[in-house]
Amino acid sequence: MAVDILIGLQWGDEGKGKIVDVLAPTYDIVARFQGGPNAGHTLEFEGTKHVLHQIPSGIFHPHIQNIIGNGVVLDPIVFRTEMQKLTDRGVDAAKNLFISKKASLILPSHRVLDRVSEEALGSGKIGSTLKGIGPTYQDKIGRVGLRVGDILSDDFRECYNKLLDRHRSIVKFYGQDLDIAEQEQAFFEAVDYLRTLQLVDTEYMINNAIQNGKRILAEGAQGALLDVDFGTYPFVTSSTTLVAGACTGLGVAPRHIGEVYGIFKAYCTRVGSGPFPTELLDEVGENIRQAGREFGSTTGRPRRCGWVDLPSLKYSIMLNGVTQLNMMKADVLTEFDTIKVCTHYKLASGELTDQVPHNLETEKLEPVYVELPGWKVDLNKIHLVEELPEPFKNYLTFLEEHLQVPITIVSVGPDRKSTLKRE
Ligand code: 2SA
Ligand code: MG
Repeated sequence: MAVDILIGLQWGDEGKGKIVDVLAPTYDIVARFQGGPNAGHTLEFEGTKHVLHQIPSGIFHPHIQNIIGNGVVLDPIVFRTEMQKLTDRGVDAAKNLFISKKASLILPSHRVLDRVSEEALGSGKIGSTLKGIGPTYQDKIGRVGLRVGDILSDDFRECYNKLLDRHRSIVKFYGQDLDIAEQEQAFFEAVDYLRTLQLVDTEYMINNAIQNGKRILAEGAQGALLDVDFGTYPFVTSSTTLVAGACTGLGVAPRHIGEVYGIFKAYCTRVGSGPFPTELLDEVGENIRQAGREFGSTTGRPRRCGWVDLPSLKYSIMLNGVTQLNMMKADVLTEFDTIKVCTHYKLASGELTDQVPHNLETEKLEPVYVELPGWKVDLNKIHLVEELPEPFKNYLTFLEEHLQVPITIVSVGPDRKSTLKRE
């Protein structure tokens, strides 16, 4: 049995949470393998909207075991609030949640480090979510970080204080003081809560599940273009957001990987700084932002909007070995007479390419567009694939021909039910 993986192919917010929720009934386990509270996965059903940050999107299905894998950076404070919200909604999350002892812990001081580092970068800032993601992964790779399993040791406080001293000196380097007394109390209370949960060696749990023929879905966060190696560096997140990240972030060997779902929007968005070739800075972009309610689900920041970008989608498909594409938010483009698709980039030299250059920004490239007829029909009202309007079907075919991967799911609205499966 294989582990299927679901990945965002753009800069995040493609609608991964919704698709995990739709696919979940056919899985036994849903697992997060990277990222942390920077993620905002939105699910809508029965008239209610739910935003998850660290908890896998399978949590609303009582038959599913949810895993927070070793590749995740976990903030106990945010986590506790998230669990409380689920409890308030009558979801018994603690029963179906398993947390890796090897997952990294985000300390309150990591969030301070994130902020002072961004302030120091000034106009060159990454536009991070300020959740402490970068500094926590730095400590992990620097081999000084704390992990979930450490909270079970008697000397956890000492280890915490040691790391805090280190953070204090870094904050001082930036000319600031570390003042976290209030968050510290919340942190230790949240750690006490964490101790009461199922902290396990999730790599064994997953591999046993594979041996026993269970179906597992790995849920990516952020997107391929935010990957620390292949994304628009340095304007990226600090984890491996690709399929490869699921192997290291869960302890799954590559030969166990099955289907790879690549999620993308019918247009494109980005939140935070960094290059975005097809960005629309005019009223078209504003229309998409309003129609698509494109505001960060973690920070509320307005998302930058633009047309779909085929060179970068092809790149993400290649890096992830995508076997099925899922197109999200097609309903948002209803009002446009024509829809543009970027098929190539024109480089400063005048040369056309459909490859992503190593540094999108300094290349100063210009997107080359093809303009397709819009559909002008409210897709949200459509429940059968056969009823989709002809221009929209042509849009799908055009994308499939260029991307060479079938689009098997089309989402035409935020609700679970607004999901059309194509053969
Ligand atoms: P970080 O905080 O260190 O990971 O930020 C580094 C870059 O990664 C981007 N990033 C994201 N982009 C889109 N969506 C994300 N999740 C939230 C959402 C974001 C929000 O679902 O809307 O609410 O603002 C996410 N998380 C990280 C980030 O913008 C930086 O460019
Ligand atoms: Mg999101």
